[in-house]
Amino acid sequence: MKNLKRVAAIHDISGFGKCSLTVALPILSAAGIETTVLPTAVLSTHTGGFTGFTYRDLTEDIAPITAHWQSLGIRFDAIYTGFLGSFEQLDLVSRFFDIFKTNDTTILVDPVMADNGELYKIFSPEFALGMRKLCEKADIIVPNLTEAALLIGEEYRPGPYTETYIEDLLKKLSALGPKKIVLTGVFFNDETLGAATYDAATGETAYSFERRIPGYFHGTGDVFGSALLSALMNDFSLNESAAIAVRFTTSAIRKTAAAGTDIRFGVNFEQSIPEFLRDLSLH
Ligand code: PXL
Repeated sequence: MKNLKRVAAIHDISGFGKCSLTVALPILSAAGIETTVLPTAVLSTHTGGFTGFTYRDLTEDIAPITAHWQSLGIRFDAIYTGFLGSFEQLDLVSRFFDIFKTNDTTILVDPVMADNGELYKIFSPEFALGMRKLCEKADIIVPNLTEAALLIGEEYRPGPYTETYIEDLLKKLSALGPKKIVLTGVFFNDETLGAATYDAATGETAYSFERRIPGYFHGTGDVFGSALLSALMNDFSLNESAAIAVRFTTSAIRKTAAAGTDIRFGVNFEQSIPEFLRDLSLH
């Protein structure tokens, strides 16, 4: 039996719509990772396409929760952050990193703030600068192409992309601080879609693609990030982990597209978990 790894997952809980903690917790747990959750807000649904959602901000609870865990001497193998709702939350999470980061802790920041060339409605352009500061402290970041452009202050470019463009982006992102980059939503043609990885320590770039399923599906970034971290915590390399996450996310999207579910309702990752665990057991 391998030792159980422990992750602190810092995201909101959107009750309906399958993203953030309602995705991270089941995926990490299924992958055999002990998951400690720090909910940053409770919403009735996510903000992508629903109107009238409730939003209970939990910013005030972050410092006391952090202090309690510190008093208990809890250690984390990884800290995984996603959707954060304000500058204050970015600061509190940055402090959380300072407290809990050890030489053996992997900080994975998913700079959730934009997609398809647009910032999510609830964020201002300045928010991207705050998110960049948080990314500087990360070991690994997982931006999509829109978030990547915002982080390095460049104009968003719709695809298809070229290897030259992607590799330039990866290096610029790594120059912000994180040694490992996983860029999602990469495509060189209309048939395939996937992720690019870059490891500054080795200078290696790698790609993982699956057949593209037309359409936009909500919550896929969180499914991807959770699967990536699950694989990393199961000792897969960065490239192998990205490949596993691409396969899992694509499998969930395929089931969702076949069912014709409202895209706001999230993807059917649950029924792809057995396949995902088979991939993880190949080690
Ligand atoms: O999946 C990212 C996400 C997480 N949490 C909330 C969101 C979104 C994306 O829209 O609105 C509340």
